Amino acid sequence: MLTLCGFSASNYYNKVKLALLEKGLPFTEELAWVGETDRSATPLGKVPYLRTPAGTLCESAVIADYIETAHPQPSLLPADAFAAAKVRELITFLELHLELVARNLYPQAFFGGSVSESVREKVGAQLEKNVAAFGQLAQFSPYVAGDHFTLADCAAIVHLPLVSAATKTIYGRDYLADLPVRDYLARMAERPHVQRLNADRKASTAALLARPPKG
Ligand SMILES: N[C@@H](CCC(=O)N[C@@H](CS)C(=O)NCC(=O)O)C(=O)O
Repeated sequence: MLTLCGFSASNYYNKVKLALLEKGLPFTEELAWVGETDRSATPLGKVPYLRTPAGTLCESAVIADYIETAHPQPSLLPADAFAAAKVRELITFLELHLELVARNLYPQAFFGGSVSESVREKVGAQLEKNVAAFGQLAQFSPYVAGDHFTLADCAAIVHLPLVSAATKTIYGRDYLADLPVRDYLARMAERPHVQRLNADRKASTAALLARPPKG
């Protein structure tokens, strides 16, 4: 049995959770807030991490790859090596060039903090460039990598809404507005597992916000 550890307000956690749900794999969830993680499983204290019969794994991309390799059917990666690499290319763009860059805005966009004017400018310029590049690769026809639901959708469904929300809040403009992201996310939200993910995320976010401040 697999145990997914972390919390459902985390987009990285949800990326793995969606892959497990879409593959129909049995798994349990173990709640671990940031600061309360098992450091023997996740040395940097990040979520998610996964308990498997063979041991623990951290880093969501590694976990998703492990799940796919250990349980190939139903597949979330094309059998063709090149097509599978194109899916991974999209995941890298989503995580490295969109999410990780936009993340610099989150303290102000979502957590009541502030970001400096220089960060605002630098991140804005990077996102402008990176969103255009992502737009060159993404298909949205109807899935982000083409005609099949893949691991790239598991990433896109959790990362794209945050990039939209953060840029709207910080710059007054959704940087993804020129891509067919809204329609894509609406289509994906019709999937029962995405609906479950979103319901769990809302409940977990409320629980997170209700937690007493650390200190
Ligand atoms: N590269 C990691 C990123 C995971 C990550 O940053 N998770 C956040 C929650 S959304 C976290 O644990 N933050 C706490 C920290 O970085 O100390 C992955 O893909 O699993």
